[in-house]
Amino acid sequence: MRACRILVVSLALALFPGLSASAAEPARRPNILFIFTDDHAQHALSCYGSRVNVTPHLDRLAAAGARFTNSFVTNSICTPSRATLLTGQYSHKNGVPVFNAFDGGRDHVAKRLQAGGYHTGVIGKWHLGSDPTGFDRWIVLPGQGDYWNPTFLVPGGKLTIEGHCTDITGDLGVAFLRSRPRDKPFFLMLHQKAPHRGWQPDDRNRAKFAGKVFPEPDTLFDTYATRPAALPENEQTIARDLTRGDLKLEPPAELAGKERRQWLSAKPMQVEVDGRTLTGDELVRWKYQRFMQDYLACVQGVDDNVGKVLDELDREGLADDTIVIYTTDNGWYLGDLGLYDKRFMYEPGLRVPLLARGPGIRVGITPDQPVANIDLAPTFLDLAGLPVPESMQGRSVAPLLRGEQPADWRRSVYYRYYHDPGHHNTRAHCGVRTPTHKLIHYWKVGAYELYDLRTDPTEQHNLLFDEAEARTPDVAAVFAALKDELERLKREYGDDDRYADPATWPPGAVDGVGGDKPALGRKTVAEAMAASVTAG
Ligand SMILES: [Ca+2]
Repeated sequence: MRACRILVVSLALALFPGLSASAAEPARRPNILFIFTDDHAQHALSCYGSRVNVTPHLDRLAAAGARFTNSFVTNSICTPSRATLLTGQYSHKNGVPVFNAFDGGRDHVAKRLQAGGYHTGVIGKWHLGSDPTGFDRWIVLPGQGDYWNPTFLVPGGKLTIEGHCTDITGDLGVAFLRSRPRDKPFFLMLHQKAPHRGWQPDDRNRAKFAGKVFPEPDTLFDTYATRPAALPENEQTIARDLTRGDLKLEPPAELAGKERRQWLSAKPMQVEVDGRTLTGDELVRWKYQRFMQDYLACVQGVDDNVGKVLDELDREGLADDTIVIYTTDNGWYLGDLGLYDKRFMYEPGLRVPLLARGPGIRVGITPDQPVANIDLAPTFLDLAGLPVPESMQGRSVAPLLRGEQPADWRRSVYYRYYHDPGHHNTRAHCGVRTPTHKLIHYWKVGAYELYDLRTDPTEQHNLLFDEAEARTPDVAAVFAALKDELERLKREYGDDDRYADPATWPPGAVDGVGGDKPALGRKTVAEAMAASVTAG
């Protein structure tokens, strides 16, 4: 028996070199609860200094562990970000540069955790266009999914649960925890749809935010002076691009079907409010407030459900054994630069919240090293004591979670956005961000923008716009150095421009999926969780 146990320990040490060889037994492996949201601006969490809302449960998570102050994404839209989350790879390596389907036959982190002895599950928004692989249980929204009475896909078909999607997703998370097998650690990806566009909050938070007034960002009326390459023609502005549907304006009662949809998708340039006709700057201000009320009410629903799941960890006695990580799939503009949405590499679109607490994580730390979403998959594997494959391009942040300061940590982050032509008329670009500067290259139009983030944190002054300024030795030297750095990062990550031309984008849609699955009808949360189990 003893010999057998020594053999098991030796095997475990051989398989999991991250474990301490001096330990008498393999360390108990932590559960990993990964909470993910869609489009949650870093500056819409109070632990990040939000001026517009309060998120007590996310703050509680941050206070109990680590809050990363320089956490970024590598391609700021939903589907590519989700493929990067799974693979630890840039879009050009994982085959998902735009809204094309992920090949579930590829190697990814959930498959590795499952093979490594974890009970794996994914709940909520998936948006990868193919059925999940590598999960013992999965119950995911088709495409974007619906806020109210959502349909979910499960291994045997599709089912519907009555209620609000954010609360249901939280309830499914609780049901997963209660019904988990007790003989192995779990890895749960709990993915909220909120606060994605559509912004349909639950009733309690809709009421709480109705009529609230929020401070405007300094750049709400940005004129894009010094930045003519892409911003003036973008179609994600508060002023011009929010639809009547986004603004929750009520269609005339006589409209139905196509006419009603057309009315809702129009972008109004004058609106009647309380008997007054609003236009111009006054209308922009009204649109901003109306958008923020619903967006932040959706964020509040997320925060409520983070609290619900953290409470369940406490009730189940799991808090000490479970690493909880919170982040989102891309940044978001809260009227900053006059925008909503994401995509652009300016700070609000590039930054994401990243919080973590749990065994081994130092309490109350704020690591400032630049980290990115390519690091998540390696981090999950490292925390589970599993090796990180060479094919993953990120690096485990576990040392940062312990409060260490690795001397060889990266100094710059590489970014590339492809979806052009695409939604919101956002020009394709790549770029590099260092602790002090940012270089953006709109490669299709041959334009560069350069910012000094120390003196110009809202990126209003492109140092390359004025030719005389661009020629000054200081600016010229920084520009040359960052162009070199951009090329170095492209080489390091093996970006061979394979998706630069839209003709090369891989096929497969991520929206409108699941229509051909057998309909299983209306289910309770418990019934739905039972239906999420994969065969074998
Ligand atoms: Ca998103």
